[in-house]
Amino acid sequence: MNNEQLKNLAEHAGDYMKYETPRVITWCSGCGNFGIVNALKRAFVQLGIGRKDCLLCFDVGCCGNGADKIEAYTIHGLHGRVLSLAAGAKIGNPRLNVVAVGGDGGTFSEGVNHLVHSVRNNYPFLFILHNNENYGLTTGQPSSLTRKGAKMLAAPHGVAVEPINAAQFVLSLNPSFVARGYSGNVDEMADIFVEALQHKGFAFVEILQACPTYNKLTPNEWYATRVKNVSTLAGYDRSDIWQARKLCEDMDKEIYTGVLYLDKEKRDFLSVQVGREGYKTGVVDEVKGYGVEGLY
Ligand SMILES: Cc1ncc(C[n+]2csc(CCOP(=O)(O)OP(=O)(O)O)c2C)c(N)n1
Repeated sequence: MNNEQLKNLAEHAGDYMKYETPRVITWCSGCGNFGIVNALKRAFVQLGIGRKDCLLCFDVGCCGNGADKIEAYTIHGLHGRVLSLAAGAKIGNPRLNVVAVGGDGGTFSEGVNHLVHSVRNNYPFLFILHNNENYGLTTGQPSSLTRKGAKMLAAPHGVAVEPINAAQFVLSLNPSFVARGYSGNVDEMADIFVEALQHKGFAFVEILQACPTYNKLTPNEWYATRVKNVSTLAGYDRSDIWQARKLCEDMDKEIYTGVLYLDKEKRDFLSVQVGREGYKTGVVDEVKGYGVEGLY
């Protein structure tokens, strides 16, 4: 964070506090979720996004338990389905800043179909993948991003097959925005979120996240010595998808973070709907409202 950003944050400390909640924290001590949610709050404050200007959609999981850790409009959906939930909300009300949050389990198994089509359709919202390399909430089963050989509670002999490389997978789908952060670097995550929230298209942000309770293979100490911001790489061109794909191959020694790929030209889903051309309203303005008070 540079001096100007620090000054900006200090000036808006009151705004930051508006996102704080008095609710009981249920995450384990040392969980990467703390850093991720703090970085998101910082990004909102930096961009002047008020609590009522955004909708935060949460998948089921430890990540999803973030739904009551931030004082804003939040919704907690079904496991693996957060991307379709977020897409529907954004299409219904394009004025909202929509953010979807999901874990590696839900996103790369139950909901991997939704990820594919979110990238393909370039739905305009930010997706934060909490990649703790396991199904955390259900106490540490291997996900499709868990490394080969990792010993988990549900895989005591070690995971037998290779994991999917999340960033490379998304890069193979012709995305418009791919970034990677590390849960131990809040400043960097906030910078990434600021850029991703301004992107006009599907912004895929993978956060490499420590899970001190169930993922013993890649703790904070492991990541801290391996992650490097892509800005340290001379001549890196983030508009070159092949450079990005090559860069993401290495998940063991030098793991690059920051905005890895950006295509500003690719049009988002809302802007290519010929049938909606000329409309000043969103679907949310056009449907009749019904009170739900009588239902409960
Ligand atoms: C369709 C479906 N499958 C499985 C579950 C059980 N379940 C709830 S949370 C969870 C683990 C979530 O893991 P992940 O998506 O990686 O998020 P994390 O808890 O690690 O943040 C599982 C398996 C469920 N609720 N619904």
